Amino acid sequence: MADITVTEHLLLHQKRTPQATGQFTGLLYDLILSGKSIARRINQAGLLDILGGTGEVNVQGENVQKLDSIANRIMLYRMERCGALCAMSSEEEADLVRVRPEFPRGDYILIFDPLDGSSNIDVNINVGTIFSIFRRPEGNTGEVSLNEVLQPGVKQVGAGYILYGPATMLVLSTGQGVHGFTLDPGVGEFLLSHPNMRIPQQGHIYSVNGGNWKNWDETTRKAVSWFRTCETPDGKAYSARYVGALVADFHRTLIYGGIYMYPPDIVKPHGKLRLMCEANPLAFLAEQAGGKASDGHGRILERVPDALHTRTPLFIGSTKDVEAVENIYAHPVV
Ligand code: AHM
Ligand code: MG
Repeated sequence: MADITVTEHLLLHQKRTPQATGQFTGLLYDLILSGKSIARRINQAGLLDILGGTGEVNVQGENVQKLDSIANRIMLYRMERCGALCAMSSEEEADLVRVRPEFPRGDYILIFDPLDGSSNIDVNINVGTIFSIFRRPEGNTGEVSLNEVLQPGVKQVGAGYILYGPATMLVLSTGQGVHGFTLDPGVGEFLLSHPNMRIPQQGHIYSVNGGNWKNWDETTRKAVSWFRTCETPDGKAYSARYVGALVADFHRTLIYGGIYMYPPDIVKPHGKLRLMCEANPLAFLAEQAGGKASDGHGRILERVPDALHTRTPLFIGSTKDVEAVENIYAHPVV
């Protein structure tokens, strides 16, 4: 395959979209640059003193890892200066981050998880940056209000992630399918390696933290048990895989099919994952790739968030596998 850089790909595709402004392409360019900076820090993590925790606890009540905090600062610094944004929301920030008046302000809103799966950092296992892009509602000017940001996922104009794995990969959709790019560290460019990614309609892998079994209700146990006992289209049993980093588990699901599940439980009755910075962007990618994303009862992308850090149950992946779960929740075990 001829080497197509992500910038070439964006320029080619953005020309064909209604939101084709230099602003949007510039936003993606700076996001990619931030991802490259984070990738470089992660590659050095074992060499420099950047493993471990900072001793702080974030807005979610979780321990902040040093790399979490570094990734967050890289994103905030670079993206505030990109000229395309009016506001940002990060998993690591309690409140909305408005672009300050000294920087050029644009029409877009960026929501991100700077380093997803950060409990994996110290053991050198995959982590990732997840991002979601909205446009500010038409005609609004001046200081951005929280209501302008709390949009349902269907309104996303772009979403994706950067996976820091054996290779660094960018997986992106601007509403015209899903495309994957692999970082060539020699030239420092993401090259198109996975054009038009499609999720198989049914997979053969299920992914869930089975350690939560004791905290699930009977309906959730029935949904998980379904994958433990049913057969794949070729008559084999499903395999279980769980990295514990959503972005890595989702990436495998996107390529091989199957389902990733984070159901509600008695400790986390609304689920663990955040609607805006984790579920929405991956749901956008799943649908663009021909798959499905549900909270067990309905489409993730139609949920209207009531706060920046609203949580949601998540069932995402192959259409048939997600529908199997929805069918089970439609008839709760009493
Ligand atoms: P994080 O954003 O703080 O890393 O938390 C989200 C992570 C997901 O990446 C992962 O799928 C999930 O939490 C794992 O949770 P658990 O350890 O409860 O299975
Ligand atoms: Mg996360």
